[in-house]
Amino acid sequence: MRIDILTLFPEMFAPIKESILKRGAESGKLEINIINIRDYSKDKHKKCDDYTFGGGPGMLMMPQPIYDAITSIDGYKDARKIYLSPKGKIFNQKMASELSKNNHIILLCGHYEGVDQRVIDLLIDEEISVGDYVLTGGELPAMIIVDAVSRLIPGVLGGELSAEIETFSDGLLEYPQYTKPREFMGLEVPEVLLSGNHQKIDEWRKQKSLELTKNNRPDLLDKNN
Ligand code: 4FN
Repeated sequence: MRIDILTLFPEMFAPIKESILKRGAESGKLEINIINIRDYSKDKHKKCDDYTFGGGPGMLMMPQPIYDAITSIDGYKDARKIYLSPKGKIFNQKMASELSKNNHIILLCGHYEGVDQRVIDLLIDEEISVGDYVLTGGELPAMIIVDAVSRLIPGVLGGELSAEIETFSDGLLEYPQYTKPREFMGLEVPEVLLSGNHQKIDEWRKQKSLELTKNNRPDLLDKNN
């Protein structure tokens, strides 16, 4: 898979280049490209933002540098072109799974008050949001997408582990887990986990998973079961 990320702040992606990219690139299964939108500005001062028509506070990202940055990408027409935006559908594991099936993804990160609508209308396939809070840019959301999607690609990062987690969790929250020692600061590991009775252990874990999901994330129960 190839992921191109368009941003005005390429330096924010230093950690992602370090971790995921290294292992993915080594295995040859994942290539991540960070593209600086500013490089495509035709302005002598490399300006990429301007005031909004109709007035109102803040600046907007101009369409031309973004348009040129996207259309300069080799194979951009066949890529899944995504704008990270609070207006998008809320990202979830199912969407991560669908995205992991693409050969080529382009992620556009907004800044200021966002991007000129025409760039969305002309080039973007889908808007995705990672949650309901105000952020300063789409860069952290893009990294969340990259993290969630890349670990589903076989041979990258936790490509094997991921299948395991999905099979056993049924979309529920995970049960509490314990390691050594058996007693820590006066708290004991639940007796059943030491019993060696795997049917009892499975029942306990399932019940804890359900209990936790009912209390903290009832929305997950409605969705999956
Ligand atoms: N955010 C809200 C309402 C209005 C504006 C915002 C907001 C960054 C460019 C978008 C935010 C959250 C999740 C991208 C938020 C995301 C962004 C995301 C994002 C600068 C314009 C902006 C009602 C959600 C609180 C700023 C709600 N997932 N505007 O944050 O890019 O991807």
